[in-house]
Amino acid sequence: MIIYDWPTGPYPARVRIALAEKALQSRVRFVSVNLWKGEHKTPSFLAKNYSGTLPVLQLDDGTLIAECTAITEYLDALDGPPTLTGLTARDKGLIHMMSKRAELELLDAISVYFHHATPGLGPEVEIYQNPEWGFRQRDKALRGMRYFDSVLKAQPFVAGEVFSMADITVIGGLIFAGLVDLPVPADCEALQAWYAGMQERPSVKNRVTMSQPAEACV
Ligand code: GTS
Repeated sequence: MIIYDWPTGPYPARVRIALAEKALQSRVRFVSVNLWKGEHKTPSFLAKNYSGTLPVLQLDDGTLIAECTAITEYLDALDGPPTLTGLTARDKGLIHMMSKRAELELLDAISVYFHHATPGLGPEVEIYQNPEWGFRQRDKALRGMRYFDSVLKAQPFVAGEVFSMADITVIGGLIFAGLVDLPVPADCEALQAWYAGMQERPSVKNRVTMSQPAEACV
């Protein structure tokens, strides 16, 4: 399998963490797509992923799977019982709900802030910016942090009693928050404590260096 990604990116981090949690690192080869050079918007990459975003998983038969949630679901279903996306119908529902909330309320909101209200990936890539929308999304992300803080006051993990894809999505959000200098509010103590614990997980700690990209995307 091939993963097209950018090693330090917050969305790529989600798939890298999932790969490590599933001990599947040795089954993939990474191909680097340089976001800062806009390689994700070239016709050859858009043919792989219409959305022009990373990461993308390419299976050995050539099948292309984009979207972190979809890739994580694929990896989790590959060998043995699922450990990240839920075993029972109830757990699957809760994990999907919380992961989607983490996208909507945190990660995607921070991404919009980055692309619209900061220089983002630079003028060559950011051809349309709407700062007002970007700042609204920054405020939404801060509200999202408060929401996840309230969740983590009541339970050890984002979707309940065990680590799951929903935790990975919130981790992606907080990685992005760190990159854009949007700290978790000081009074969000449960979220801060949870994140400190998450950063000790080997899958999170080693995500950037887990495998250096073998080649550049053409
Ligand atoms: N919904 C997509 C998913 O979940 O995979 C979003 C993917 C996404 O936005 N990826 C970022 C991207 O390609 C990668 S990174 O910023 O985290 O490194 N951004 C580039 C752009 O131009 O939007």
